Amino acid sequence: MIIKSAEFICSNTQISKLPPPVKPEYAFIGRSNVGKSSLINMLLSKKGLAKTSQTPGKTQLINHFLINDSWYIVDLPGYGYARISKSKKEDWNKFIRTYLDKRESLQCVMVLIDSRLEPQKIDLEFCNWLGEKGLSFVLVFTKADKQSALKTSQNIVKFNKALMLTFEEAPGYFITSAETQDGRDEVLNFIDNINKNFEMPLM
Ligand SMILES: Nc1nc2c(ncn2[C@@H]2O[C@H](COP(=O)(O)OP(=O)(O)O)[C@@H](O)[C@H]2O)c(=O)[nH]1
Ligand SMILES: [Mg+2]
Repeated sequence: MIIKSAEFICSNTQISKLPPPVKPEYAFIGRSNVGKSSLINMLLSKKGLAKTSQTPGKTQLINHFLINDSWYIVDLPGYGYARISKSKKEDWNKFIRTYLDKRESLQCVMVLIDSRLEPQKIDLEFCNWLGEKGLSFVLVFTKADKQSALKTSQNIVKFNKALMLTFEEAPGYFITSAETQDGRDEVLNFIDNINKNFEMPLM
């Protein structure tokens, strides 16, 4: 897929104000600092469209970006950020989960995982929740340039092993780097294929 246009549409803290669910959309989520903003910018070849920062937990809104006038990338707040209160965390949790569970036009949740790390409890729990809700998701391993391909694949095997305690089938995955653009074509092709089969949800 060639990215011809990418524009920021809106930031929301209210489900009721989201754009009408008439275009396929893909939610990007992961722990703070996993490289979500960098990955979105890399996919769209636009520096600074999704803000990258060193301050964890800064993006706390549902951000919609319209791509090629036909589909949305949704930038969700990172989970697992340390510097906010517990009650605020729970509010955000509820808000994001409601969005994921109820959004008719959501095609796939892109779960970002830091490829350098051993399986993290919070990531596994989130995947398990998606599974319980019957939501489609794929794993997007980030920052693959930071270590050897061997180390990356070892961590992926470990992550899948941990998931196989609860899942019958391993989810699809991508290995990416915002530095080298590895995985860009694969992720965009994956999205393109789903877009081709998109039918407007009945409202
Ligand atoms: N080497 C390398 N660094 C990355 C990559 N992706 C993100 N980073 C760095 O990781 C930090 C967090 O990235 P950011 O995109 O802001 O993460 P977010 O909090 O998930 O949106 C920044 O310092 C990025 O420059 C990558 O693919 N390779
Ligand atoms: Mg960010």
